[in-house]
Amino acid sequence: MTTDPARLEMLSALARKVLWLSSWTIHHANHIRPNVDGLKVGGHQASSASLVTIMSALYFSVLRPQDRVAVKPHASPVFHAIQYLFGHQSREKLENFRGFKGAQSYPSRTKDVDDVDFSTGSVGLGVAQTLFASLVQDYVRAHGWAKDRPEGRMIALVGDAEMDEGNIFEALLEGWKHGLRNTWWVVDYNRQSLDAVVREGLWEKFETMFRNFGWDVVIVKYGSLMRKAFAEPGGQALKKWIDECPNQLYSALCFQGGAAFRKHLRDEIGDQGAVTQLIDRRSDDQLLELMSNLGGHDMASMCEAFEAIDHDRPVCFIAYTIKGIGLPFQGHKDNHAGLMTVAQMEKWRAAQNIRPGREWDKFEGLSQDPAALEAFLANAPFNREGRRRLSAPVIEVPERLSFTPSSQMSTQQGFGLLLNEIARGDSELASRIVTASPDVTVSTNLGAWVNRRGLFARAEKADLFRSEKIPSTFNWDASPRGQHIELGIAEMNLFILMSALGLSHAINGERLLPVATLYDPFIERGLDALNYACYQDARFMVAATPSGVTLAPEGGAHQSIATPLIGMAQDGLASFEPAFVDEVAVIMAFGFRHMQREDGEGGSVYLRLSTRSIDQVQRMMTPDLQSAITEGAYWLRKPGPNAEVIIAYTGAVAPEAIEAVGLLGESRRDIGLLAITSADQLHAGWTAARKLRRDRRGVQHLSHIEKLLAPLPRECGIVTVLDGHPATLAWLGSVRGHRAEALGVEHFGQTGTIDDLYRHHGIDANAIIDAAESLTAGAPVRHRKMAV
Ligand SMILES: Cc1ncc(C[n+]2csc(CCOP(=O)(O)OP(=O)(O)O)c2C)c(N)n1
Ligand SMILES: [Mg+2]
Repeated sequence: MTTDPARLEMLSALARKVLWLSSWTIHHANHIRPNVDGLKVGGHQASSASLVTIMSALYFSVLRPQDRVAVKPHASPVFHAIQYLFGHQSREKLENFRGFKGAQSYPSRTKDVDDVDFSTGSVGLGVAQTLFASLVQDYVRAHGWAKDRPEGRMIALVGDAEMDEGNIFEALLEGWKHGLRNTWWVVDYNRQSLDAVVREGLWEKFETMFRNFGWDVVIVKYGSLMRKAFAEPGGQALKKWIDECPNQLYSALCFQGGAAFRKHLRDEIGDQGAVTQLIDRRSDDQLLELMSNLGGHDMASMCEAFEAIDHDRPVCFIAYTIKGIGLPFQGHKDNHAGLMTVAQMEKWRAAQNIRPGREWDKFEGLSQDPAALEAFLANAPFNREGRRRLSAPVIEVPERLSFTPSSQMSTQQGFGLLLNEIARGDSELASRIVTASPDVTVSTNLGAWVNRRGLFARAEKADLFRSEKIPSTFNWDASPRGQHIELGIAEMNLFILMSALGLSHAINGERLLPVATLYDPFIERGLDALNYACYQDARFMVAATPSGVTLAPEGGAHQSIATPLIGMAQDGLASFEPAFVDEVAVIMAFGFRHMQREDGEGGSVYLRLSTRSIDQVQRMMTPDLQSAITEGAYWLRKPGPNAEVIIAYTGAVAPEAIEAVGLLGESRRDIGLLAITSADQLHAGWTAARKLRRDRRGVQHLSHIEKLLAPLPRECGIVTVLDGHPATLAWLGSVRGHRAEALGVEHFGQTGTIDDLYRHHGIDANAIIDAAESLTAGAPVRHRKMAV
């Protein structure tokens, strides 16, 4: 227990070391490392110091190996310092903090070497991730997996200004709906943000809000020195003054020091005997030590608060802190980017007994026996199992997924049918898929899957309509066996849940294959969370539908234009936009495999789908066609040797492209029709091939698109068309230097029928013909599509 003074002494010594090492890391990056022009490290020193005691208490004493932590972005030097003491971070990387391949500015699962559980950086997202990680842990255990491992706590170290981020509130509500457990959020209540001092009384708002959502709230305001002083005669008057002191003033006095506190206390409390004596008994330094002994800086108080939790309810700790505690700019409102000067650092170094040249020595300056400190670190429960990242075997995916074809279908319908087929069987694949949707389960065609596999809830909940025998197409029975997580309408939550589900193999040692559905335009609503999930290397599949202007009668507000470009640009996400359902089948099978690859090639998958029902092509799915679909393109109609023009299309406009080729055929020779299933894969393959040829001269590797376009004559034109931004395919002209016309959608919001809108945006058959004409010399094209 941490009431043991010897243990507390060790913990406090290590915390002092962590403050030193984290500050030195930052100082080193700014003043010592050569060639650091432009690499000034702001926003770390003060922000880090705030959390030193809290994080030391957690990592050196409270945490267990199964616990997982999201660390406030700017506390990264503190995290790295702790890992350095544990032996999981190198001096070299600390010396290279924020440099190329050095320790990261914000803790990163993928770029740091020291066992980061959740990346942070975009404030708010790591916080919510812990909540969803806890729900995922419950999901895994409810399905009978990972029972041989103890349950972990999911912990976030949260900046108080970070709490402004809306995604945190969205997550809180979702957590309440799902009976959240095992989650701790520790708010670093330093009452400062980046720019300023926060509003008075914020803690009260936090407290009410958390209680409202079923959380316990523990406020750690006073350190043990303060609590002792409050018990002295006059102590209650001092406590009253502290409680009533405005945030700004308290911060300012912490910056100014003991004498300033003394003056204010005298002026404001007046001469009241006992309290005056209490103050006068202390020197300026002692008074400052007392007044800055807030709960968050007091090892005993923090350990007590954490250790007192003997239940699995979610807990919010509001720990009072001072930004920059222990450093010359503590409490100053401008300290966010504050850095110690060389002179300040020298003075501080001397006070810490750190000899020049010994700055990185683990126990330099501490009076405790180094062997005892080393043993203490080795025995810290958190560190007992070394690195804590788990893995899970690959789930087998059939070469091809089956579905019952009909002559006319939409890709969205195909997606639903394919999942339904999987749900009917009893494969391992079927049991590891988990779906989620933000209130658009039925409208994105997940209904059949949910009917078969059920909704997930920790406790059984019958669908009342079903038990009352009221006819309904959908079964909403919920149980711990269910495989669909229904979310409220919040796309940020959807992607953070994907991030948590998609890391289950690393966190729970049990692989899940998460599939999310949402309307395509709302990718943009959750985009930062999607980016964050990819950055963490979480693995999931997103089916976004309906998309583009093709959703015509659904309304202009739901049209998406930029998403194909997002799909191309998003790192870690392979994007596809199939036109036919047999392509969807190939892509989904590929996707489930791609989500499990650990060779640096894998990632998540985005399917941009459509509600437009179109004539399906009847064909055999050959292995060649299959790999061409996943590589991004194939000839739906091969160009002849003298091709004057080819049409390259993506997605739902396939019928227009096919029609245009038919109409052009009379007056233009050898026209080809290129089906592009993934502009993203195609483009990525092209850039990779160029890089390979540059890096290894003499290598003749050609990318898929280079091979496809190779037979085209020089003067052949390329018309590209999709229901999305034209830039998505416009680059095709540069692959081999062909002239190109890129058609697509650039404006937003007009409703109408599909025909109206395709005509309006210039992506109908006639627009394709016009573009083809402008690229070729021959006679005008005689036949046009007739207006309907
Ligand atoms: C989404 C997002 N917006 C803005 C920022 C820039 N930023 C970094 S930290 C911060 C606020 C810091 O305040 P707080 O969370 O209270 O942490 P403290 O530094 O006080 O410990 C801001 C605005 C960011 N990292 N992420
Ligand atoms: Mg703050």
